[in-house]
Parts: sequence; C-alpha cells; structure tokens
Amino acid sequence: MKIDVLTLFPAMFAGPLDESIVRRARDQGLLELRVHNLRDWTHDRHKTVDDRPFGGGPGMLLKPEPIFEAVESLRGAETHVVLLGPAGRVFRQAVAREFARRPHLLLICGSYEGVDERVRERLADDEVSIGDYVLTNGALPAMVVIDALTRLLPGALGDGQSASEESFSQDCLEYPQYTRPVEFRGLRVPDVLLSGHHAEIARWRASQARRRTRERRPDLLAPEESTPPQPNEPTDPSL
Ligand code: JCQ
Repeated sequence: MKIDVLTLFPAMFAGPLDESIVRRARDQGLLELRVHNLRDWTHDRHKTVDDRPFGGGPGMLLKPEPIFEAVESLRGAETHVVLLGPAGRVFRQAVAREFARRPHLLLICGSYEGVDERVRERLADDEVSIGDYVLTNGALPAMVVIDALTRLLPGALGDGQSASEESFSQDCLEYPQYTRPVEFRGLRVPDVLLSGHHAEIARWRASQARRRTRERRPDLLAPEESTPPQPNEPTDPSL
C-alpha cells in the first residue's frame, strides 16, 4: 500500500519509521511511504501555512490553501484522506485493520490550534484521534497509525503467526508469558507451562487472559456499557 503524509515537521518522521518491522515492510515494497512538507505548497516568500481565526480567539489555524493544493496534487482515485486530530473517531485495532486494506492513504497532520474547518468539510474523508490528550501536532499520531497498520500488511510480520493469533487480543488482554530461566530471583515460571500438556496450557492462558482483562480493562468485555459510541467509518463500496 501507499501512504502519503502531509506535515509541517517532516524531520520528526526520521527514526521511528526507519526501524524494525516498518523498515522491513518498506524495504520489501509492502509499504511505500512518502513524507511531504506542507510548506512546499505555499507561494509567498515566508512560506506561510497559518493565520488568525476569524472572530478572534487564541492561537493560529492552518490556512486552507496550502492543504487544498497539496491534497489535490497528491490524491488519486483510490485515496482515503485522513485528518489526524483530537476531534476524530478513536483509532482502535478495527480502524487499523480497515486502513490496512486501503490502497492509498493520505494523512494530514494538524497543528497549532487546528485546521480551517473547510479542510474537514471538503477535503478529509475521515478524521481519527489516537486518544484523549492534546499533542502539539499530528506527526506522532500519524506515526502511530502507520505503525499499527503496517504490521497488519500481509507478509510484514515474517512468521505470519502473530497477527492472526491476536484477533483474540483486541477483545482481551494477553496472558502472562515467561522465558528462561525457570527460576529468576526466586520467581518461578508456573508449573503448568512446563508440563507439556498443551490443552491444559491453552485453558490456563485463556483463563489468565480473561481474569487480567476483567481486572484491568473491563470495558473490553462490555464495550456497550463503557465505550462511547464512535462515528462510523465512511461508507466505501470498494471495501
Ligand atoms: C490526535 N489525539 C490527539 C492538535 C489540532 C486537526 O487539528 C489538530 C491536531 C492536533 C494534533 O493531534 C492531536 C491528537 N489524537 O493532538 C490540535
């Protein structure tokens, strides 16, 4: 798949996306990532991307013209244009799976106090938040989205096992895991894991995962009672 990113801080993207599984997915051609500086679509000497809000108030807004020009030059017939910001639908594993199936994403990183509303109205197909906190700009959220969906691309994980075994792990937290040594600083690996009884091990793991989820994240077991309704994904007959 192809991902274009529109940001005021392209240098932030060097590092996190050059390591590990994302690096390998890029090298294998599974992910074609292009990071663009929004200032490349300005025309004035000072490369102005922001302006003061009509009606007054604190802070600055990203002005519409550079964003419209950038998106219009980067998008194609199959592009899903996504604005990253705190007002979006919450980014969950289901959204990562949906994004991983798209041929082309264009991620717009907001900054300052936000973006001119006409970007939302006419340009963005979708708006996504990575959680209820405020960041200085949308670069970290864009990298979170890219990381989460890259590991879902067919072939990205190498072994092909981990991504399917975890269709379970968004309904439930993971069970406790141990590696060698059997005893470390007086702490022993549970006997059941050393027993070689595979059915018993599977039962133990399932029960541990349920207990841990009930104790730490009961909202995952009864989402209708604790999770606010989320806006639906934009309807797209191609998916
Ligand atoms: C994303 N959770 C928090 C900050 C405005 C679109 O406009 C804005 C974007 C940002 C950056 O994103 C976040 C964020 N998910 O702060 C302000």
